[in-house]
Amino acid sequence: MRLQCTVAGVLLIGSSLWLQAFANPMVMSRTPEKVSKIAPKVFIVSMFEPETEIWWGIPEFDLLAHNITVPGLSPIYPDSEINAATTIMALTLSPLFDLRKTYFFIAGIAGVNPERATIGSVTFARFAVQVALQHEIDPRELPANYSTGYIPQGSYLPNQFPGNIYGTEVFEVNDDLRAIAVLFAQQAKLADSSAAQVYRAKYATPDGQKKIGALPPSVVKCDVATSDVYYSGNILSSGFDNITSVWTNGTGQYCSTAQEDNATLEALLRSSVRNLTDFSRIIVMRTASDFDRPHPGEEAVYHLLYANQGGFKPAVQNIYLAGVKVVEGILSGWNTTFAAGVTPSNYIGDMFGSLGGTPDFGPGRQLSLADAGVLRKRGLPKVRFA
Ligand SMILES: *[C@@H]1O[C@H](CO)[C@@H](O)[C@H](O)[C@H]1NC(C)=O
Ligand SMILES: *[C@@H]1O[C@H](CO)[C@@H](O)[C@H](O)[C@H]1NC(C)=O
Ligand SMILES: *[C@@H]1O[C@H](CO)[C@@H](O)[C@H](O)[C@H]1NC(C)=O
Ligand SMILES: *[C@@H]1O[C@H](CO)[C@@H](O)[C@H](O)[C@H]1NC(C)=O
Ligand SMILES: *[C@@H]1O[C@H](CO)[C@@H](O)[C@H](O)[C@H]1NC(C)=O
Ligand SMILES: *[C@@H]1O[C@H](CO)[C@@H](O)[C@H](O)[C@H]1NC(C)=O
Ligand SMILES: CC(=O)N[C@H]1CO[C@H](CO)[C@@H](O)[C@@H]1O
Repeated sequence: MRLQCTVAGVLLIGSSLWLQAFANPMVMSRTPEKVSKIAPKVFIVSMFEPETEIWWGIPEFDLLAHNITVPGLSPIYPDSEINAATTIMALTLSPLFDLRKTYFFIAGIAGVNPERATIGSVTFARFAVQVALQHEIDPRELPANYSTGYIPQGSYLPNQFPGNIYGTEVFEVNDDLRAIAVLFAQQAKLADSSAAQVYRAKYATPDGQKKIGALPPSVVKCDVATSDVYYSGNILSSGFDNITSVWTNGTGQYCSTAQEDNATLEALLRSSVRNLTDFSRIIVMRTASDFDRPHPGEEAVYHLLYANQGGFKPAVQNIYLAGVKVVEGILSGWNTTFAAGVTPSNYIGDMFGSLGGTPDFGPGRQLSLADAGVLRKRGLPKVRFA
């Protein structure tokens, strides 16, 4: 599944949130209206109803204790990148909140690459890659030597580094925070289903290439691909796997596919540039509801549209089962660790270095900006990384 977006009705973690704003001397010393701002410790970002509702009625927290309407948020859960970006932008600019110390916990379901994880698994990303930000020609109009119809913008061949940079191609989040979140999530006993067990067993092949897809669900570190196009099948998945690797300079390995994360992260990046949010406080967790490609011997269309994969229900359950451990871990470690923040040892941000630091992917700040500056929507400027 790839998803739809809206913030989970702005459901806040517990009533102690209100206290946090008052406990902050910086807030106290400012104008009176700032004092009443809500300073959530954790913001859970859900992208459609099942992802939201799994948090309701749980024993750990009453997420319905405060129901706050935020102007600019979507009233329903419409999908994908445009809605995710506008919703999060509206949230970060809302005068209702002080989000400077808030942890943004993106917690949704996703498609999954059977070479890296399986249905029901809980994945945590370091990179979010906007894989479909490319030229596309229907393969039926291409010569046979093209491995895919996707060609990066400003380049001439599939699987090249793009010559035109938009700046939203790749986002990198705090790897040290990710490591802590993985430890928290590993305390959970994950849900599974018998239908998922039957389906994933079909991914076991003698060549062993997709053998991870056939193993039981677990907590995995691997990256997320963002695309409004809900792609499926071996060839597109392979092409986007390659692009993830090329665009992250060999560091990123995509396992999950969703429709929002580059958009959510762009909005959080822009607000972090203004110090309204802290880009080092983002966790991207995706639980796997379906495979992004068929098992050996299966037709791609049958796999996408008709097969009963059995992963949806455990994926939704695991958002809560693993996610609540992450939320509890942050709250119980608030005074000792999380109020001050977890300093990232890796670069965080975008290809432009918008938040400072030196990007460890992409051609570097100067070239990226130059490539972005010479952007022409149609027609190919010079190839930089042929
Ligand atoms: C929150 O409040 C809105 C507007 O009053 C209402 O439509 C919605 O159902 C409430 N949500 C929940 C989860 O109670
Ligand atoms: C396919 O072959 C043509 C002709 O040799 C060549 O120009 C083109 O670059 C090739 N395309 C790919 C993707 O290799
Ligand atoms: C991805 O890269 C592999 C290894 O270079 C290559 O065999 C495969 O054709 C590529 N996939 C696509 C769709 O370009
Ligand atoms: C954000 O905070 C940093 C570090 O304190 C500071 O250097 C920068 O000027 C601030 N930016 C804005 C837009 O306030
Ligand atoms: C954290 O500190 C606050 C304020 O000093 C205190 O009220 C709270 O009990 C502490 N929380 C934990 C988990 O120690
Ligand atoms: C990433 O790869 C590109 C293309 O090969 C290269 O120009 C760039 O220097 C690399 N960036 C880093 C940070 O290694
Ligand atoms: C906010 C943002 O940068 N969104 C981008 C995500 O991806 C789509 C294309 O798939 C772009 O059009 C958006 O600009």
